[in-house]
This record gives sequence, C-alpha cells and structure tokens, in this order.
Amino acid sequence: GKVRAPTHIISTISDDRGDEPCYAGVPMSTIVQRGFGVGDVISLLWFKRSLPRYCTQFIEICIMLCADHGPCVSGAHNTIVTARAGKDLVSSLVSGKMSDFSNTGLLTIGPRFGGAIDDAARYFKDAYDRGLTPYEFVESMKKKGIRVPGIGHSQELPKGKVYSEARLQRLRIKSRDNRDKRVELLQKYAHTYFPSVRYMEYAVQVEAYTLSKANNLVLNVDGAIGSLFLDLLAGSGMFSKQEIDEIVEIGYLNGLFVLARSIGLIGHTFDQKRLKQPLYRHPWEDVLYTK
Ligand code: Q5B
Repeated sequence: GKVRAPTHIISTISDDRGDEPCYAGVPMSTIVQRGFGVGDVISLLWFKRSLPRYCTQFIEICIMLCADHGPCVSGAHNTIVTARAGKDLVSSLVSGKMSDFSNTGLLTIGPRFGGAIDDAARYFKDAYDRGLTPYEFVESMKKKGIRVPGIGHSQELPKGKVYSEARLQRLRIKSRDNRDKRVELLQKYAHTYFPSVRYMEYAVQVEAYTLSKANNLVLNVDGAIGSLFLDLLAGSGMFSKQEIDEIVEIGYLNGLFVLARSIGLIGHTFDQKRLKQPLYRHPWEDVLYTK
C-alpha cells in the first residue's frame, strides 16, 4: 500500500491549498457572501466551528468593549512612551521587555492587567463546579495568597502621597458606587440572549462578598468575560464537557483581550505620531526620591 511520509507540522484550522483559503472548512467566498463578522472568524479559527449568532455577537462585543481604555492604563501608557521614542508601529504595539520593572504595549498584558480572563474562568469554574460558597472560595484563595482573578480594579494612586477619604473615593477608578459600564453591558447582553448565566451569577455573588471587604473589589471586565464565556461554552450546546475543560485549561480567553487591545494600542501609536509628540520624560515631582 501507499505510505505517507511523516509530516513536520499538523494543522487543523485553515487550508490555503485550493482555489480559495478556507477557515475550518468554510471558504472565503462563503464568509463574505454570508456576511460573517470577526466573531464568526474567531469561532472558526479558534473553536473550529460555526457558533450561533448570539455567541459570535458576544465575542464581537467583548472585542469592542476591550479595544481601548484610555491613555492611562499600563499597556497604552507604555505604547505611547515607545511611540514617542520614535519607534515603529510593531515596536510600539508590542516592544520588548525593557527592564525588570517595565514592559511595553501588548507585553504589559498579564495577570494584573487584562490577562486575568483565563484564570478568572479557571477559578470561577472550579469553585462553582465544586459547590464552594463565595465565602469558602474567597477565603481559600486568601489562604493560598492568590488574589481572586477577575476581581478588583487598579486605583492608580501615586505612592507616597496622603489623601483624604473623599479624595480617595474620587480617585478610585472603579468601585461599588462606580461600576464598570463594560461589565454592566456584558451582563445585560447575556441576561437577554444566553440560555443560562449561572457562572456569571456566581461571580456576582463572589463580588458581593469581596465588596464587603473593600470598596474597589468589584467584578472587573476580565472577570465578567471569564465567567460569561463559561456560560457561553456550557449553555450553547456546541461544546462537550471535555472540550470546555480543554479550552479553559489551555487558556483561550486572554486572546480576546490581546486581540481587542491591539486595536487601541495601534490607535495610540498613530495618535502620538500624528501629534508629533516629543520624547517622553516623567516629571521629577511625580517621583518619590528616597533612600
Ligand atoms: N486585593 C487589579 O489592585 C488589581 C484583590 C484583593 C482579593 C483580589 C487587583 C488584582 C486580580 C487580577 C485582575 C484584571 C491589580 C483587572 C484590567 C483591564 C483594564 C485595566 C484598567 C483595562 C488592582 C490592595 C488590597 C490588598 C489586596 C486586596 C486586591 N485585589 N484581594 N482578590 N482580586 N486583581 N486583573 O487596587 O490587605 O492590603 O494586602 O490583582 O482581575 O486589567 O482599566 O486599568 O481595560 O485596561 O492596585 O480594566 O485587584 O490594589 O494590589 O494594592 O491591593 O486589596 O490583597 O489587600 P490595586 P493592591 P491587603 S481589569
């Protein structure tokens, strides 16, 4: 019989050998003719299947809501500084590790900034599936010295300054009294279109408990996406339990933030170049020089 020479690469998501490229078996012409969007393309290339419209729209909403969050967040700040140092688009978008203390652009995304979606999904799923109460879950995390991924929002307070409680309230970016609008929008969408939101409801119960500890320990955008994606995976009927476990274990979901925030970081790079901004230098008065 015929013997197939061993290949060096196995690929299952796309094929460019025919007349037109295919994503998970779907030809480009079909993608265009059927008016597919970015959510459909992500479904095909990441999940290797066509997901229902409410799921692909949810993916698109995640991308739109995470595309940017202003110039002051870690990633955008670093992209702006890099662009002002005269670096090109790709360098400003990703750049390299500059020192132990400073990353730039996309490389800033990590457990504290934007890259907590996978861990939020992992921990919320594990806790919910094991039937832990929010109290048991949060306190067990505390014992392990792990901050609950998907909970909390940076206060961005310069170190070394003393603030009144009233000023602190205003400086806190997101809090009990100033919820993240993106989280509310995602929750509203899911309540309307998802067959079940049990993981998200669990995350909200966790938030109620963490808020009893501190005012800024709100469910953040990473936690909302992480818990709602669990609901999408479990409720859509499109994934087996084994597939869901694999998606959560491999960690697909930070990809949503990385993809989304690239849009904003590219925008910040163009903005700085359009504005012909000079080399950035941090002001002395914003540094506490101490021994
Ligand atoms: N504490 C986000 O911390 C932040 C706690 C907690 C239990 C928690 C922190 C955190 C988990 C990771 C996460 C995604 C670092 C955030 C995002 C995208 C973004 C960003 C933007 C965008 C903020 C003060 C005290 C300490 C802590 C306790 C804090 N978080 N306890 N579980 N989760 N969260 N990241 O305010 O007793 O003094 O030791 O790591 O979900 O990145 O907009 O900026 O779109 O760009 O700086 O939205 O919450 O406070 O770290 O000094 O902690 O609160 O143990 O207690 P902070 P810290 P104690 S969304």
